[in-house]
Amino acid sequence: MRIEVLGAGFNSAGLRDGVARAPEALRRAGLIAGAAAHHEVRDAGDVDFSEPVPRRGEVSALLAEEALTSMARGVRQRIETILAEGGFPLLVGGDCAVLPGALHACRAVHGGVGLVFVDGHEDAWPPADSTTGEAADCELGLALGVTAAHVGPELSPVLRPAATALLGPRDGAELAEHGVASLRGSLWFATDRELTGRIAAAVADAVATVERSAPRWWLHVDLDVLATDQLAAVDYPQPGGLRWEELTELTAIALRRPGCAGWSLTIYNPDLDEDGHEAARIVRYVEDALSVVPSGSVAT
Ligand SMILES: [Mn+2]
Repeated sequence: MRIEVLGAGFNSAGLRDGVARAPEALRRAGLIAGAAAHHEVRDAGDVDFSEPVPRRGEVSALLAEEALTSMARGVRQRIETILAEGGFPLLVGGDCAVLPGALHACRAVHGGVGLVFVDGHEDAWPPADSTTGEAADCELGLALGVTAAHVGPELSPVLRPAATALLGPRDGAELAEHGVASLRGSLWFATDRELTGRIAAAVADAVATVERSAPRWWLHVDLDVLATDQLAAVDYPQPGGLRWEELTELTAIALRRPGCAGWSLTIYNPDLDEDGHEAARIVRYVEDALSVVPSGSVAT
């Protein structure tokens, strides 16, 4: 089966640097060859989108509103094509704003979609309340329909809480401080601390829960789920977090499930990684996670 690596170098801050440069930096660090160590891989290039403007939109209250909707549409179209042709998409951000387009594509092709969401943050800020104005603070709330942006079908609700599992968020105190409602209690949810020491059991339970509502689901990994001493090249570090070994185990278990329809990888900032050692570690993670997946099982 064939993995299709698709870049979406979108930075929700409305900038062309930082996380926007991740697809290029990870390719340079050997991402394609790393993924190809155990699978057939094709580099599908990058998603095109309109020039970002770092100003909050009047409709959505999000930065770079037009570029955001254009990127989300592009991701949706490209992922739809990959899925329809039987490929397994590996979508490389950019930041978490790349996720909604992938979810819409998955629902369009498979008739339904679930989500295993691995992230240091819940990403469900109401856009107008977001202190940054970045869509990457908000995309899960938009996808679930607990908040709204009112811009374009690609950012409209696409997920049900019963088909969604959150693994690794640790921003509960920050959310409480700002009066933002946590998703905890409304869906499958385990913080970094709740995962430690029981990764395999937790992932199995999360996936089983999602699959009861959505046989085909997307795996989203925001690398800021890792502790800062594991990966420092992220824009919004926090205390706590997973170790590489834990994230690799979690990812490998998820990828082995036939219900897993695609995988996104976001938030690496090459501007914070001058010698490229973090990029090399990310490539090793991708290779390690894929190494335990039988070459026939990804992209069923
Ligand atoms: Mn995120």
